[in-house]
Amino acid sequence: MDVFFSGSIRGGRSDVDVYAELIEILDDEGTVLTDHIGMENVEEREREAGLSDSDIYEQDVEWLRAADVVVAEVTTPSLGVGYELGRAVAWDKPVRCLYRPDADQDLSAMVRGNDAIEVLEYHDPAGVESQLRAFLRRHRS
Ligand code: 6K6
Repeated sequence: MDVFFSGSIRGGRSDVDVYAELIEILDDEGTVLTDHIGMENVEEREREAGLSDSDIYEQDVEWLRAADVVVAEVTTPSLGVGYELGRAVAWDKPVRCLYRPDADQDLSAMVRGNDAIEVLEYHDPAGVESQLRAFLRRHRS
């Protein structure tokens, strides 16, 4: 099964280690199409590869369209993640958002108030692992 993992890039990279741990769990159950989100130097690597913003947008929307499920880490607010969530919901993709409630920023009502999105609150990746695995297994085709 193909998983689209969504996490902040230009919104801020302070959670990159958390993204990497979550991606490792998800990769165990399926194929994460966006494992670059968990890499320290994603912007540098993609700039070196000559990718324009337009290339990134086209590629990400294509992966999002192809994904069986979407998992987004939403603790660090990000315009790109919010956009991807809107598209995923419009396409009726199963979506889980992961949010750490001890963070400085409160979660947007556009995520928390959306009945099509289930928000899992957690403190560290190990604490949400069994719920994530169960979510993926439930949607495995
Ligand atoms: C290359 C050149 C400059 O920056 C890069 C690398 N940027 C991105 N690479 C891959 N995916 C991206 C990039 N920027 C945004 N995205 C997508 O938007 C990802 O799928 C993330 O889930 C989301 C992050 O959005 P922002 O607004 O935090 O950047």
